Amino acid sequence: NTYHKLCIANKIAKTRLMTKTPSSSAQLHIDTKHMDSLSRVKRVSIEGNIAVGKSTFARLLQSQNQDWEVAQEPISKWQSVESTSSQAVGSAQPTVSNLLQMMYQDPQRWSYTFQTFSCMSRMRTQLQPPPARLLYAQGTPVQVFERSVYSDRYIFALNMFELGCISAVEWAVYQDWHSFLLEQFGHRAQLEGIIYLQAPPETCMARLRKRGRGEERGVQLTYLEKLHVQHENWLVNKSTELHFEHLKQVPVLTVDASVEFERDPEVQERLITQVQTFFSGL
Ligand code: UDP
Ligand code: D5M
Ligand code: MG
Repeated sequence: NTYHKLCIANKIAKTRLMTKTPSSSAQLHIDTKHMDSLSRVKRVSIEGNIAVGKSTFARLLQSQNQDWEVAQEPISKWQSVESTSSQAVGSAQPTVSNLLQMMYQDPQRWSYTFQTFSCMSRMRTQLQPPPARLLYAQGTPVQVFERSVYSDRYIFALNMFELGCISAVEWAVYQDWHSFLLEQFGHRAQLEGIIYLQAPPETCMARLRKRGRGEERGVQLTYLEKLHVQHENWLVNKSTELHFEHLKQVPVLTVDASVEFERDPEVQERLITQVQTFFSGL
């Protein structure tokens, strides 16, 4: 992250020097200051099981501090993928497909396709530059992402492979492009911290039912139990094999999300304080 920002700073600085305008030294000073502000912006993801409360928690963070900018999971993109059939190119209306539903209804057929799409959409989100107000923030400016390109691989894709919904060849292909993509662009998507919302799968199941998202109607407790173990292995036990050196060093704040926090201001205050302390230490 910092390396990339410095590269941009250098590039801008070189371009400014080459133009040799009378204002170039002043401009250089401003650009260097701009890069300093950019590198102050921390990048953090919120991880956790399905329906544990990530979006609720993210909204809470967004409402608390102007210096924090939250990017929600791009789920609506997965629910409406536009396509045209080969016969209908240029004539018919595009078809809109719900890839999330297709994956849940026929995981053997659609899991790999879903992983490619979700990972690309997360990559786009993680590459978004921070909004200008974060660059001029007084405190600790933070970009917060709901999940990340890392949970895509080390939670969902891995799980799909272990469940046999992704074949050995698909898994090999997935890992190959995922590693390549992150080696090429990863420095711009690197995280400085992870917030892990932890709760028993039974709590997540109750919240999932309460939310009532149509596509998730068939989700079983055993699936949430598997995903819980994947989270614990990656973020608590540290037993998941990771392929990115920096990721092994990223600090993790584990938050007890089993308590009802959505409608309890006291619990919210306690959680926010925890997050604030965590952010200040990054
Ligand atoms: N929820 C709740 N209590 C909480 C946090 C969340 O009842 O303390 C509910 C929330 O209203 C929603 C469901 O749990 O109906 C799932 O929450 P969310 O969509 O935030 O979960 P995510 O899937 O994003 O982790
Ligand atoms: O979960 C969003 C929904 O999308 C939930 O049903 C899980 C699913 N999801 C998200 N990412 C993936 C990947 N990579 N593979 C399979 N399923 C996925 P929520 O918990 O609301 O954020
Ligand atoms: Mg969510």
